[in-house]
Amino acid sequence: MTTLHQVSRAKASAPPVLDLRRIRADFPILGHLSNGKPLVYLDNAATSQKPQSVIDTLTRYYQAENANIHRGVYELSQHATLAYERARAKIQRFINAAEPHEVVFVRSATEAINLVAHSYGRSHLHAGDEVIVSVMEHHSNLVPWQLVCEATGARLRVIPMTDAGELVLEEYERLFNEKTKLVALVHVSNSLGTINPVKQMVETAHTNGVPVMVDGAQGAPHLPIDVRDLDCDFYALSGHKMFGPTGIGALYGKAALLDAMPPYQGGGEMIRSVRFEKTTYAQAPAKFEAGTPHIAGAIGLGAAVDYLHNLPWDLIQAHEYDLLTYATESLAAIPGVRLVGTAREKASVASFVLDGVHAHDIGTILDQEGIAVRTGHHCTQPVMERLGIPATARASFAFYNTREEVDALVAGVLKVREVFG
Ligand code: 7TS
Repeated sequence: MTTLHQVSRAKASAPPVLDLRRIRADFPILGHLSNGKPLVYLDNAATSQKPQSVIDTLTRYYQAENANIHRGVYELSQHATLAYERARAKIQRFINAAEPHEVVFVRSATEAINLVAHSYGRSHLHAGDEVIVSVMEHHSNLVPWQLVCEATGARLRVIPMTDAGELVLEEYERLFNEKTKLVALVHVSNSLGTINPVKQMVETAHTNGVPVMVDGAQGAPHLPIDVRDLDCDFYALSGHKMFGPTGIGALYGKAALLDAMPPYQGGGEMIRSVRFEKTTYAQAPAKFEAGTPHIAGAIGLGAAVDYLHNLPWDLIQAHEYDLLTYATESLAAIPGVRLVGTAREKASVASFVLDGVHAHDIGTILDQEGIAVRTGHHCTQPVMERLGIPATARASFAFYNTREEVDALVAGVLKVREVFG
């Protein structure tokens, strides 16, 4: 996979030009004020903003296309069904899955992981078995595995990381033994920005006969995702972090695995036939989409994927790399600031601490300047414990952010220093 660093190196001789004004015009919220100042939105790892095309798709769906899917013989329902299934095919192509039915619509990345934990995990894990996770997992890719371990008697093994926030691959390789049943691994860390060498780590797991679940919540907004190249067994996507609506996500699973897995939730739509004596289930993905799904959300996510598809990705990646480098250098130049997460391969996250000032105070003062950053442990408490810090302030970028917004962030942090003497 091409990383931001590689793109940047390749482009070093010809500075890329991205029409940022045009791109920003696609995102109406970016023109708004916050606390009377122009909004500087740097919390994209929490959720990204939505382009007008996604907003219009949602509006149009409810205005002119709304019907329940897979049930109606009438035109409106058939149209909605087609649009929903077309969205599935768009996501399939976006991640280069082999078949549309390898894409299951879920509520979020969190639900995608819970689905795998409760369906695959509960049916494959037994007392004494082991699940490998990394120390930098979001709680979403940790707690579901803890719950399954509690229920089955399996246990977690943890890949450690360096002070810079890179996984220690020799330790990872040493964790495998005959009890290892699954690896659950984050693609891009939300609190550190580290891009993990997922392809290589999948290869190691497969050499040991172990499948891999990748938490791609922070991967898809920044990197081209090719699940067949990664050869991962499961990949979780979060719609709202990739410029789509909230309440929708997708789980990729290899067809053979999904077909063999038991249902996660019971209800309508996921069955083949229901009798009191015995119920049989539909094939994947319907087997995992019990009840009325978030139809508008899925179609909106399809529109987000269309939007992403039309972007000049080589320029986008070079721009994101430039933003991250510029932010890192500018923040590091402020006395008392320390960057947290300095891996060699990073996506658009600049986490930092400031001597003598709690992260929440940084967030509050930046907010007065119209700057939205996230402060806290970012649902990665083990990362904070490993690094011996309670919290960080985190600026996370999307392709629509600008160097001027980084300048505003830096000015805001200088103000924080002033206030706290
Ligand atoms: N995995 C990672 C790596 C994440 O960063 C997040 C959310 C999730 C899973 C859960 O995604 P969801 O769509 O199910 O909520 N991360 C963040 C964050 O960094 N700040 O707020 C949410």
